[in-house]
Amino acid sequence: MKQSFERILITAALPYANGYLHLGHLAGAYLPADIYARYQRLKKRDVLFLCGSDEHGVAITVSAEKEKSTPQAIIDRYHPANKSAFEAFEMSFDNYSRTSIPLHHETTKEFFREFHSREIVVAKKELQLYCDKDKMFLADRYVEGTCPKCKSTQARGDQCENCGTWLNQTDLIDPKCKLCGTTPVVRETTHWYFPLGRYQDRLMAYIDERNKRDGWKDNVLRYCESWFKDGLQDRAVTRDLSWGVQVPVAGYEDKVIYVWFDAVLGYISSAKEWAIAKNKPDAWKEFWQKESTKYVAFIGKDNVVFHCIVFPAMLLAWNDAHTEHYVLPENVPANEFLNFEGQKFSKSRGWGIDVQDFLKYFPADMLRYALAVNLPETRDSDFYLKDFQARVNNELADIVGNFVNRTVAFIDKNFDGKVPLMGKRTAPDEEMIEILKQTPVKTGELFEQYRFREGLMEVMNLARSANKYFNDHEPWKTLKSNPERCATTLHIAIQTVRSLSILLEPVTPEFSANIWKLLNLSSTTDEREWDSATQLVLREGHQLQKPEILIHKIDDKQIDEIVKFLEGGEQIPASVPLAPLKPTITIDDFKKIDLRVARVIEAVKVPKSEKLIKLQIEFGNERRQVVAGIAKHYTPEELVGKTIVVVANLQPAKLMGLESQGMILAASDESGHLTLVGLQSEIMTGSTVK
Ligand code: B3M
Ligand code: ZN
Repeated sequence: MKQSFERILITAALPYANGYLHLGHLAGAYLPADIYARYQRLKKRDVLFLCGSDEHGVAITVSAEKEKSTPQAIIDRYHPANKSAFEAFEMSFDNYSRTSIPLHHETTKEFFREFHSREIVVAKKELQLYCDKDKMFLADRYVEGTCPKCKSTQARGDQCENCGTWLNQTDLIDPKCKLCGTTPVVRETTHWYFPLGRYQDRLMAYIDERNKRDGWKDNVLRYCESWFKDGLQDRAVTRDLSWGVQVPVAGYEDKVIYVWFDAVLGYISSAKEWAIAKNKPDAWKEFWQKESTKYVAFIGKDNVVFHCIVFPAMLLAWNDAHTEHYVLPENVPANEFLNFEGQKFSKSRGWGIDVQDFLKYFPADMLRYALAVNLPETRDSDFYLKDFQARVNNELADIVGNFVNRTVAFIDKNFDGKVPLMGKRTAPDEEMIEILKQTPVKTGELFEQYRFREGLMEVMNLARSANKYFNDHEPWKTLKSNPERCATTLHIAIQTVRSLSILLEPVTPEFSANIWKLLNLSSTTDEREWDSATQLVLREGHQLQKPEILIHKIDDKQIDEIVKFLEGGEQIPASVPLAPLKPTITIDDFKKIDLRVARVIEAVKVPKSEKLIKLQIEFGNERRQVVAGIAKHYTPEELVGKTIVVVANLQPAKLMGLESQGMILAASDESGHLTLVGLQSEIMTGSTVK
């Protein structure tokens, strides 16, 4: 059964301030959270949408060591950078905080003191991994080893990113110090432990109840079930580190609180900071401590355990001794991962593209649209630049942009730019109005269920129907033959434009605001309310603005530019894992291969093939035809004139019916990315390569 709530608290995972945000982050937690927040505001609900930088933990100190810098310098670089990248991406946070502020340290200590005084957290001596060379305990990411569960070799001391398991560092198989690579020893140290196991039954009941009420995602439920099945364990919530929130217990000042224990409380600190900025210091309690608040926490799938188990357990523990109860998440919609051009985003391999770089080339709305139609809601999804271009051109521009433009332009030209009169309606008119009435309801229901892709699909279907309606009614003909019919068609069309502006706001806010302006409506005085998108609100005779193209198509050149940037920048993987070497050969084996320098004279794509290009090459006075599988990596134009290396004595072969008289050399990485083997300086074609 659905609860009715008075206000909605929305949080999006706090990104570590140790690197720039990339498109994968956006598709995981942030865009869905923003669509949801914007939608709820249009539903006129009382919304508080929070985020901030996560600035503690080994993620930060390891980055500082890598960049030969300090943790403070790292967070001071990435926090403002990520904050402005989010702004450029049109995230509508009510507050973007950071966990290094004193207010947050205080919140965290308050929770810790509470648990300490009630003896919920207890000190225990335990064996921990210690590096004799670096003279330190290897907390969290300072140690890597094989995951006992999925056998990934890159599991960290606290978590395996591959299977999502939350680990105890001593569970790692074959652990190695991240700093020096040596095998650590075990040493005794004291840490404070939080008794998660004690809360298992209540956590299970909590998730069960909320799932029944609000429909949790299968992936999230499955994760939780597997942790419950294994049985929740006591967890150390302190670390032997100097960067973080200091443990507020006498005698333990040299330890800090585990980053996850403080990070989730960052959502509460962010609300407090928001309230202070509004000059209503207690306003945060309205959202955090009223049962009538619906709290939704958006995250990526690797954060499930912390939001569905650890954080709720902490809040339950607090609530047990207080009359003011914190609200627990009503839902935790976690997305899967987004890949970039077929590969996982990877900071260490430099694979992917950062938000602020992408937005130098394209407006945020285009990116938001392309990500929204492709959100990894139930499984990993892929971002390809070519798809991005096609989505923007064939959908956003051709379907919505075109409909808006043709309607406004037609009215401008033939009705003096004034909303035409509605005459007698025909059955197809009624059908169109019915679709207009249904779409906000259907989309709203899907958005309420965190099914943003499908919700957007409904909006696009409205635009498709509207285009068809326009075409079928041929207003350019009825203009003369039946002016009342023509006016009615355009009346309904322009009302649909207004509805589209509202319905697209959560996904493409700027585009939507520009449509609103074309309609000569003001953002302050003219109500933009979700439910009004079901109605024909524009008055007859209302004056519109002059038509204007709002979405400009992306041409190939623009895509080439960003590809060039990606190839030229540090985005190219620096090295790939070494593939197994082939068996040794003798020099005589090698000498059998006749390698020659050649030049490309002509190049054309092989029709009906995605991969193949037919080349005419020349070396010495030889001319050959070679068919090569490089069309995904080179255009025919850029091949002509290139100096290449070719295997000249390879037995001819037929590819798609075309004879290939040689093979050109290219380097290929694990993802299949190709680059042709070239030469350092000019040399005559026909020269041998040995
Ligand atoms: N900083 C992990 C991440 O960026 C972590 C999230 C904290 S949410 C409270 O994926
Ligand atoms: Zn694993």
